[in-house]
Amino acid sequence: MTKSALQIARAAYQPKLPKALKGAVKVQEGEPTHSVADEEEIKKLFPNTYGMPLIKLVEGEKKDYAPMNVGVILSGGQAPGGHNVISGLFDGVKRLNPANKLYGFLMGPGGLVDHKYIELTTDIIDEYRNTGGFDIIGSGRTKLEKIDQFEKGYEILKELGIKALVIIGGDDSNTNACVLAEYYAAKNYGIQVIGCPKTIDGDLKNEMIETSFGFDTACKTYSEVIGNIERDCNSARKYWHFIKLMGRSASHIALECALQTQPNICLISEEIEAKNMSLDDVVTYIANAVAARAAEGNNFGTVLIPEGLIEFIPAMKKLIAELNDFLAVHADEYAAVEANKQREYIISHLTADNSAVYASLPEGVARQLTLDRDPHGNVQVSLIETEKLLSEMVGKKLATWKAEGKYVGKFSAQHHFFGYEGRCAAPSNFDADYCYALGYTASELIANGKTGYMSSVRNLTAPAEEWIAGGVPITMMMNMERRHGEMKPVIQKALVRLDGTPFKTFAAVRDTWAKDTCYVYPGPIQYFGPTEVCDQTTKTLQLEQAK
Ligand code: FBP
Repeated sequence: MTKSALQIARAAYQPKLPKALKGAVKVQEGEPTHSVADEEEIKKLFPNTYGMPLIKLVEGEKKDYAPMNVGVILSGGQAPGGHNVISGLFDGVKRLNPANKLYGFLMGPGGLVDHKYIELTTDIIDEYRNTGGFDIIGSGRTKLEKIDQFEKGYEILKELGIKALVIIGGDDSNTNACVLAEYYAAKNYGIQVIGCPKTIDGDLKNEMIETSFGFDTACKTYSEVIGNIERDCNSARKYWHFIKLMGRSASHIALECALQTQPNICLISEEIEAKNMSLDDVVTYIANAVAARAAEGNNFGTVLIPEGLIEFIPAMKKLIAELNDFLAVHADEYAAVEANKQREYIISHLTADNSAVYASLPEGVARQLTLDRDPHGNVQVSLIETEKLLSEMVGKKLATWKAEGKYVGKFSAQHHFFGYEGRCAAPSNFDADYCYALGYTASELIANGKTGYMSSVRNLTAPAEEWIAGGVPITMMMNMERRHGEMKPVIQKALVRLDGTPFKTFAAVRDTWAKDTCYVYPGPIQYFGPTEVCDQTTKTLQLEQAK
């Protein structure tokens, strides 16, 4: 396989480990834990894995460990650093006992159920160290939630002599990891399950999990390109760039990229929902900024739009909820309607309010809202071209204002969507180190008999040497939420907090950014060079941890 010069140099990078993981390790148990909410229900559903203590890994005496085999699964969307979680796990497992084996289940949780796997050997692992992507074993979105799946999984785990399974995933996959841990514990199958916090979206975080891996690299990759666009925009001075950024629900990515690049406008879905803004309010907000800049002769700018925005505008949320229910029952009937009559069909079948909102949408977006749902029955927000919807509506509003003499200027828009470009980027030093430490930590949790824990590495704004490795009971992060009409135990999703320092820092300066041109150009991720250039964490993490 041909490799780039950077790939070759990067393969030799040795990720930094927290001090406690460098030699023999012992477990220090903290206080028993309780769930973030709904304690009684969660306790009842997880009798074997509820209330376990927090765990810290500290330096200990060298011990002999009996040989053991371990399995690993990558679940959900790709995030930079996944390969390093696996290489950290591999090195950790081999350090415990060189006879230990690591098996990777192929193409996500489905590989466990369908018994598709490979043994991960030194040769394979060495090919993937410090690389982006999940291609070492592939990923998938199969939900592990049914007893027959757990039992099928048990068959192959037993056959391969696997003592523990590591599931690398987001909030839903880790919720399912915990359900599986509980099931195997209740059945006395002797199989442990450990989770690892993955998602570029940055919405799997809490007091004990400071950030999910991949968020750092993805945001730096998008910020590099946003900075390039800003410079182009400031050079040509003739376009407004509407940039949609991935992040299914939460606006962490948009906010982080805004903090790194200082665009003219960044929409934050959580704020729009809290202020009960309508689509027209959002459009007016952008149009006002465009008009104010035009008044100073600046007919250019950049707007960052979080991918999940549409579902946070209360009227759109109601419309989408009705469309989800309606299409769940009438999908076939809808598909049979002639393409040019589908819009009318939807309009005539929705309740009055939702029908009016639907009718007000431009043709393209209206159609996108009726496209196939994901396996969880959700609209695939990454397919909705919010950036075009907004620029089209802003353009119309400005045309009206122009006719009324309220606006003089030119408005010409360019559109971008950054998502997949960042998910498989070569991990930044931060993600390479963090992920390796998460994998290594998982091996120690397994060796010490733990199950139902998420691997945790904290104190992340300090040098890697001072990071604190340990485990957090997954039940500690749970609450009860309604899913598909039923109350279910799930890990609480972390949305952008409007009372948090990252948002407040942004809100304090955004009016200046809107009016003036304050762009910052972060440039590409650097892997070699001074630590202040190569090892910086995200602004979000820095602001959240600022004392
Ligand atoms: P995870 O939650 O699985 O980490 O995936 C997040 C994400 O990258 C979102 O930002 C995006 O909406 C979605 O995946 C896209 O999914 P797909 O890869 O199936 O197109």
